[in-house]
Amino acid sequence: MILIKLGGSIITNKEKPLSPRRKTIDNLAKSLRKIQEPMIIVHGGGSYGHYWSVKYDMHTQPRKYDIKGVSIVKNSMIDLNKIILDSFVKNRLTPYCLPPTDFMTGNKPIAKKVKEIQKIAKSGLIPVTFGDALWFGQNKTYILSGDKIMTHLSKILKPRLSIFALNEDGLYSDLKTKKLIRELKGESPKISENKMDVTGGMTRKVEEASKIAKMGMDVFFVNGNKPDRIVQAVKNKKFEGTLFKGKRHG
Ligand code: IP8
Repeated sequence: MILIKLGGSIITNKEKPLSPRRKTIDNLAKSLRKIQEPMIIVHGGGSYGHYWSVKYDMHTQPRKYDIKGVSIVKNSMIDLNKIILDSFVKNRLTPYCLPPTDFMTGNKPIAKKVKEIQKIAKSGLIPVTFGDALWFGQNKTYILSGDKIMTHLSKILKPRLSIFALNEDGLYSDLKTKKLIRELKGESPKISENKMDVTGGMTRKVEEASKIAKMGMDVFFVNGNKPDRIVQAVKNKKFEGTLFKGKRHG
């Protein structure tokens, strides 16, 4: 089982509100066709969900946010999700749309439902879920990041590999020279913050990737503009990107 997160900055142009990168999405779909293992896809919000979350001042902490904002963020994620699903179908993949309301209650995953997602993936369908605005309870809502979903799914399903497709080659030890960090074995790198990203951008990704690696599973950061790198990572071929080495306990 493989988990793949398609970051918002790869599937949309984050500089411009509501702008999907259709060609990139199509290229990703074409590469995913080369993967023969069961997989689950999670995608981010990019210039859809994040654009509206910023406008309506919505964040990851459960609060009584403007209900109009909740509706609009949710709607925008459905729009972006539909673009991904359409591209997958057009490129002869078999997506199975699963909004996070299907397997989350409050801010907790429902283990039974998550295990069902694995069965769906093993049937040949490709479950596709995404970061979203979610009901928390007591009139509160919150923004659930797709990165967080990666951790929830990993904890229950123990995937062989988790991959984050980014708009960069991986993590850099130096932003100016773009020197790539090839492997991390438990150490936590310092990340500069992206203010336009309500779920925490790269900081969040590194946090969730580190959590998954600590649970014992390998995590790869790869450049989604070169989607064959995803296929290479899955096929254990020469790998280009950053590997968070899974730390086995005991
Ligand atoms: O881009 C957040 O998902 P992420 C989705 O994976 C929204 O952090 C609604 C902003």
